[in-house]
Amino acid sequence: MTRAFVIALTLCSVGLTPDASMSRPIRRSALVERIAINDNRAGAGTVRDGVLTIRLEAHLGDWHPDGDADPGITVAAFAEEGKPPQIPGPLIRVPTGTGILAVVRNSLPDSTLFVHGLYTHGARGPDTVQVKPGEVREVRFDAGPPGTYFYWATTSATAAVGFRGPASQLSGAFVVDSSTALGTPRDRVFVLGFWTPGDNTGFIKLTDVNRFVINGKSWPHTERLTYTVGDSVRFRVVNTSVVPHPMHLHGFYFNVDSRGTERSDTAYAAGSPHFVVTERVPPGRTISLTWVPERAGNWLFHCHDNYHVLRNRPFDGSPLPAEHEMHVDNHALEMMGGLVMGVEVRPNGRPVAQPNDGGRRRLRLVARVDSGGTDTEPAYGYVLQDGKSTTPMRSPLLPGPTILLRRGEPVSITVVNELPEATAVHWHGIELESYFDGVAGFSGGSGRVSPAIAPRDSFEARFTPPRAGTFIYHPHADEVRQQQAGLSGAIVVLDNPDAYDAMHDVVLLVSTPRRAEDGATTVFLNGTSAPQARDMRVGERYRLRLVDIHTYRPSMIARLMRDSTLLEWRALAKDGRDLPAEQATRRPALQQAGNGETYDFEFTPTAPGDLRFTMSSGAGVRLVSMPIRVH
Ligand SMILES: [Cu+2]
Repeated sequence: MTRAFVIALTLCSVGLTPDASMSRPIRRSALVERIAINDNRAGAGTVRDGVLTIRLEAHLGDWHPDGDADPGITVAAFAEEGKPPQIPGPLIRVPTGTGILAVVRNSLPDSTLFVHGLYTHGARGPDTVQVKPGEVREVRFDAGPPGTYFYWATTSATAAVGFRGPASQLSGAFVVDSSTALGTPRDRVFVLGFWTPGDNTGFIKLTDVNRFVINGKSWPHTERLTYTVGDSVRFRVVNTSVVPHPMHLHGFYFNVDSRGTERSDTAYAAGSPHFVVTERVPPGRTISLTWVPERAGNWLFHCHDNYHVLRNRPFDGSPLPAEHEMHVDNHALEMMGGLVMGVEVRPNGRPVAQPNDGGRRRLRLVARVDSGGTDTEPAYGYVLQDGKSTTPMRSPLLPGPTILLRRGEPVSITVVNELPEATAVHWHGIELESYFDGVAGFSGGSGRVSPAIAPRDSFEARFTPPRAGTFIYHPHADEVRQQQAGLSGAIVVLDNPDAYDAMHDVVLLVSTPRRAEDGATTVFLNGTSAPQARDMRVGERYRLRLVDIHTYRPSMIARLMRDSTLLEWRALAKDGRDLPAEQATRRPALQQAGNGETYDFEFTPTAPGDLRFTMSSGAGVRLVSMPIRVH
C-alpha cells in the first residue's frame, strides 16, 4: 500500500529568507571523526576558583542519529577540545554565580562561525561571537540567574536557530543551577534537533530524507528512560530546531515549571501550577517540567506533530524496511521515528488497586471505511455504539463522534476494526493503565503489550476517567495516514453526562482534511472546511472545547471575533485539567494551539449580532470560519 504522505507537499513554512552563504556546502575533509552522542548527564569543562573554563571546537564529524551501525552523515558539531565532537554540543552546567571562560575554536573549513548564547543570561549585551575559519576567540561572562538556556552556532550572520543543513546541529544546552542545588542533578536535559538538507528557500520538505532527534538520536534509538512509581521526574527540554514541537506525555500530566530562551528563563510561581499533557515548544525555546509516574508500564514522551515522529529513510537513500509499510503489530518500533522517548515505569512494590468491574459502562467504537476514499488517501471514520444508539448514522463519518463519559465511572470501550488495515486507539490525556494506552507494540509491560488491532479483530480498552474535561481519541498506528483518513474525535468527561447540552457545550475539533491537496490550503473544523452557522443567545453561557488533532501545522490560532474586533472569553481548562482559579481569567479570545492540545473556554455573548470563530494556520492556508448568530 502506498502511503498518503509521500505526496510531495511543502508542509511547513518557516518564514526564513534564503542566504547565499548558507547554500555553500561545507567541504568534507578526507577523514572525519565519528560524532559522540551526548546524553547531557555531565557538564563539560573544568571549574577552578569559581570559573568554568570550557574549550569548544567546531569541526566536521560523522553523525549516526539512527542505529550506531546504520549509515551516518557528515555535519558540523561542537567538541570539547581534544575530545570527539558531540551532538548535542557539550553541556554547559554550572551553579549561578559561576564565571565562564569560553574558548571557541573554529576548525570548520571555509565557514565563519557565528556563536550565540555565550553571555550573561538575563542581561542585555552583545550576543554573537564571530570566529573566522582557523581562529580562536575567548569570551568571559557570568552565568547569570538559574534557568534552562542553550548556546548555538551557525555559519551565516542572519540564520535562525537550527537552520537546515550541515550547521544545524551546532547547539548545546546551558543549564544554570540555583546556588542551593545539592549533589548530582537528577533531572534530564533533552535537546530537540532537526536535520534536513533543504534548499534554503524557506521551506522544509518533510518528504526529503531528514532527521528529528532528541539528544542526537532518532527513535527507536533514543535513550530509554527508567523510573519507579512515585519518583519525582524532571525534564529540561531545549528546542534548537527550526520548527515548533508540541511535546506530549502519555498517561500523566506534567507541570511546566519554566519557559525560556537562549537568553532568559521565567519560572512560574510555586503555587501556580501549569499542568498539561502537551506543551508546545517553539523553536529557540526551552521548558522545564516535572511529573510523577503514578502507574507502571511503558509510556511515551513525544512530539505530537505526526510528521516529526515518522520513521524516515536511511541516509544512504535506501528504502524503509517493508515492515514500515505493512501496518505491522509492532507499530511503535517499526513505524515511528524521530522525536520520541520511551519511558519504562517500574512498580514500586506496593499493591496496585484493582478497578471494580461492577457497573462498568460498555461502549463500542467501530473504525469503519467511509465513502470517497482511495488506496493512498483512504476515507475512514469512527462510529460509536452506545446501547441501541449509533453515532454518526450516515456518511460522512466526520468528525469522529464525541464520546461522553462520566467522571469516576468505569468504562469499557471495545474498539472494533472494520478497516482493511491494523489500527490502535490512544485515549489522549486520560490517566489510565499503560496496557490500554493504545501504542501498539509498546504500551503495557512485562508480558502484556498492547496489540495492534488486526482487521476484523477488536480490543477492549478499560479505564475510569478521574477528572471532568476535554480529551482526544485517535489512532496510535500509522497516525499520519489514519488521522488524515478521518480517525479522530473528542472525549468529553462530565460529572453528569445526562445533562450534556450540545447547544451550550460546543466541541471544536480541528483536524487534517482527508485529501492532502485540500490539506495544503485549509484545515477541517468539525470535519469540514466550511462549518455550519451556530446560534447563541445573549446572556447565556457557552463552553467552547477546542481540540487540536491536526497532524501537522503546530502553530494555529483560534479567534472569536465580531467584525474585526476580538471578543473576550474566560479560560477554563488546558488538556482536560481545570485551571487554578487565578489562571481562569477573562482574556482576549485568541489562542495559539498545537497538535494534541485541548483548551476549554467560557463565552457569554453580550449583544445580538453576527460573530465568528476562526482558525488560521498561516500564509497560504485559508482561514476557516464558523459563523455564530447571536439572538
Ligand atoms: Cu515536532
